Amino acid sequence: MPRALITGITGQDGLYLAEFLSEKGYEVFGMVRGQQNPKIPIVEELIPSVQLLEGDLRDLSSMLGVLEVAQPDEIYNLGAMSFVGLSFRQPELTGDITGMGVLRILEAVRIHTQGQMERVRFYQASSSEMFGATSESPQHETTQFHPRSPYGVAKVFGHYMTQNYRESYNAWACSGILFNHESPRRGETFVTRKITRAVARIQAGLQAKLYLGNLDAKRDWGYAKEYVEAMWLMLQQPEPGDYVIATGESHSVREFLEEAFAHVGLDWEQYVEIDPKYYRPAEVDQLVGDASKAKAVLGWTPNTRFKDLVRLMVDADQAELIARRQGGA
Ligand code: NAP
Ligand code: G4F
Repeated sequence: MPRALITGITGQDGLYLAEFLSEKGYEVFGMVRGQQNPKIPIVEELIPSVQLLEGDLRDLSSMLGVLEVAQPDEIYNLGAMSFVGLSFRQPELTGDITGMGVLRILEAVRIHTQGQMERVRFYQASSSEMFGATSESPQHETTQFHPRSPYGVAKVFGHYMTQNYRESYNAWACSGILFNHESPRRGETFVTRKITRAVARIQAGLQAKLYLGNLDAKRDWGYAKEYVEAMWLMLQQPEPGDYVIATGESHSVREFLEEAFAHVGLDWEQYVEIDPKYYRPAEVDQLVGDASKAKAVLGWTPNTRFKDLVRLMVDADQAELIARRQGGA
């Protein structure tokens, strides 16, 4: 039975990936920062066989301990401080977790394998945020990086470190350059989930207004459940490489709003107000990815289109609200 270690197992992607790997017959290990995390019972309920081990991307020795127990064939490094807005207010912490954390886990693998890094397959969660203010559109694997946030800069560091360990130590390491991907499991501070949650609450009479920042930003939004398969496919190839994962379609935050409110018969303009506090010191105006390499090499294509993604997220938030009310919460 192959063994996989996932950092960031309590996050959106970690949970989908753990389910996916478990269904594929993997023994799944997850690194968690501590036992107090409220997401742990959800992980354990969805994947009863999962083994959770304590470790932190800021602490190399804890990761060596995790590797010693897990003895993984594959490592998926999904752990990060992943919220771009917060990275401007906590740049040092972001650099430490999202950037230096990648170096630490690569170093831990090098020590654990006694220099035979090719024995373990490694996936790094790189991001379209690395492209930032690029003038090339759509963005592909060789598009120049121009990150616009401390988060984006930290991801560029992690991306290049992964490449450097591949070139220096023969690490079997891939980076997936994933464009935005969303789901009902998306954190509530990210704009898509913030909107779909608000739509459900406004329709139920629990919320009057929704405060947002820049409505003109455009993103290439896909469905997270489909994106984790691409991570796994990367690690099944004969050679390691880097891949863009995206839908190839770009939509503005305003379009997301229109679609989400219209789905429940409401006009977004009656409910949305702009709060300057949600603007960022530097913005990424537009992202759209070219995933032709992933299609050609991995055979991966996205299936969920923009409108379907918005609708499935609104439906899930409405269902969650009803379930909570029935449960008395
Ligand atoms: P997420 O929901 O924010 O999950 C982040 C995970 O990282 C959580 O499990 C969190 O654990 C963990 N983490 C945070 N600090 C840590 C630390 N110091 N040590 C160990 N683990 C730590 O993120 P996601 O959306 O699933 O994304 C997964 C990865 O893909 C991230 O690296 C993200 O930057 C990257 N990415 C995401 C997207 C996207 O659109 N979702 C696109 C491109 C790249 P706690 O529960 O303890 O906080
Ligand atoms: O949902 P967001 O916070 O996602 P963002 O910044 O694109 O980052 C996400 O995708 C990256 C991939 O490109 C990941 F690497 C990263 O970890 C994360 O998952 O913001 C999307 C857009 C931004 O332009 C933001 O300025 O929405 C705009 N926005 C407008 N009002 C808002 C809001 N974003 C948030 N979070 N909250 C608002 O009220």
